[in-house]
Amino acid sequence: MRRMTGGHAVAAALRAEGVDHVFGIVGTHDCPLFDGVYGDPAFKVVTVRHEQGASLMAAGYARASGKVAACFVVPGPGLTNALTGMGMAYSESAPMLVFGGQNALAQLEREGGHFHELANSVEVARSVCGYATRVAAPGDIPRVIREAMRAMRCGRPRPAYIELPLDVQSAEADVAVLPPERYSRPAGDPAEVARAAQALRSAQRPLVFAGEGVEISEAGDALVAVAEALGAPVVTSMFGRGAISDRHPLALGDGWGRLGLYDDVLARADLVLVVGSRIDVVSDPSLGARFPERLVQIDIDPLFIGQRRPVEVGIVGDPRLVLEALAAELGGRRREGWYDVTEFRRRKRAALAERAEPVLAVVDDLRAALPDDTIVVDDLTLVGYWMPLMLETYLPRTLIHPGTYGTLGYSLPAAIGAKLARPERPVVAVCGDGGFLFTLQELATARALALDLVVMIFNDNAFGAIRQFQDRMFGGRHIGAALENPDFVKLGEAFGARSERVEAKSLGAAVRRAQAAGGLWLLEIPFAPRGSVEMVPWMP
Ligand SMILES: Cc1ncc(C[n+]2csc(CCOP(=O)(O)OP(=O)(O)O)c2C)c(N)n1
Ligand SMILES: [Mg+2]
Repeated sequence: MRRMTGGHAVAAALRAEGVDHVFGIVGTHDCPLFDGVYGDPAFKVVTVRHEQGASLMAAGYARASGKVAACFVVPGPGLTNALTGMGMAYSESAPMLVFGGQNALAQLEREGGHFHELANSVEVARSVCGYATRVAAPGDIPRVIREAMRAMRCGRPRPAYIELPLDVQSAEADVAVLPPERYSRPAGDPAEVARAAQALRSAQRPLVFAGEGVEISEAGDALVAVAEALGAPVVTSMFGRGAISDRHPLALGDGWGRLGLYDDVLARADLVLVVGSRIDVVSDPSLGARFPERLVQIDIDPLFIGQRRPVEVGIVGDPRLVLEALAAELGGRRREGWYDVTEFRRRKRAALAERAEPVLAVVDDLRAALPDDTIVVDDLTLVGYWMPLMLETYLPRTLIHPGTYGTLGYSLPAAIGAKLARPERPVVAVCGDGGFLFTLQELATARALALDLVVMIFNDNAFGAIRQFQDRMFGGRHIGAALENPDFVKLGEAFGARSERVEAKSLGAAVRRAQAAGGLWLLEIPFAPRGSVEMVPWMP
């Protein structure tokens, strides 16, 4: 037991849990939290320029590394600003610990006209969290942080919200700091694993669909072992890119999308093994309806087992542990692959060239310029939509595509978070002109942190995807989609970013130069190829 304030108790518990990054903005209602980490070398404290930036940075940080960061926000607008990033994280299974300040306990649950008052704030946060609570005494803080960590570590990771009234933050109490727990993740029922192995062995033409859960549980090697034992081609969801290297002879890449690329493999496969994916609408607009009848599914979250289609065998468990057990059941033998992956890749490439040659040329050029371990962070913009389909991906957690919550302005803050989590890796952000302006103020954060970061803005002076949607659905009656933009080069310079306008065909060379020079770069690329919205998979 040590005597300390609630703010210091939070810092002590975070230190014990190994949480070392804090994103946030100070205010009267969270200053004791910030004071708790003051001068403590265990923490890197990042002042953001809007709380949405804090939660999106924490999301990018988690997706690039699996690590948990903390956010400190004031109540009311601080929390509501952070909700968007928390919603993104919720939809993409990214953990984070959000600490919200609050008025003093005696001032709650009344229309008291108190500053930053927001009724039902814990319930508001809960809609985008796996865990949400208010703490009533400083001595409870270590236990509550432990519960939040347990919720994130044992199940599907999602944000946690811990609210601390001002008197709880500032009061002194005797606090027992708890050592971190070790969590065992469920390994699946061995009898079900045996049944799954039997089902998979009985299939003539098995197919694997791998989602982000494979990356989250670091199941890549086990996934490859199972796929090789079965000779099964592997498709990844938009969020599972990197679960298997695109250099592997069984990797088909991603993209059910609109191109019909997978019709052939889907029609011929007689069983699908779905691992760590909810089969989301972005990855497969038909939500698994075209999957073969026989389905074996592995997921940490029981909600997703059989959610889309009835399963023959469903195993609730950690993908890595279950796949390892499955690989052991299947034995060391390797079955010959039944699908001609080389021919598939040739067809896919031809289809992409036919449908989106200008985008493919840009992505090819970028891939050649970027080292294998570069982390590419997409926004909801033309080139970003195509990335999971077009960008060859070689390592887990190197292609971060925004979750199904679907906010514009994801890329820049998430890329900052990714760079902080993996400073040894090059990081690039892919933005549209519309999306970039949602969170552009975080250029100031990137600059203050002296990050090496390349921000690309593909500029068509429009909310281009929506303009094309209006073409398709509203007979070309464009409304609200044309954009009057600032001068992006001057804007970047004003923030201290080295800024250039580059032609699409010179982008690879510009990115190479930027990465060699280091520092913060903004590259504006005037780019407006036609017909692009066809690739937005969730659009009617
Ligand atoms: C917070 C939020 N508001 C609105 C939208 C709707 N929306 C989806 S795509 C898009 C256009 C994005 O424009 P831009 O970033 O320039 O990319 P482009 O489509 O032009 O490539 C809009 C407005 C959204 N996804 N998120
Ligand atoms: Mg645009």
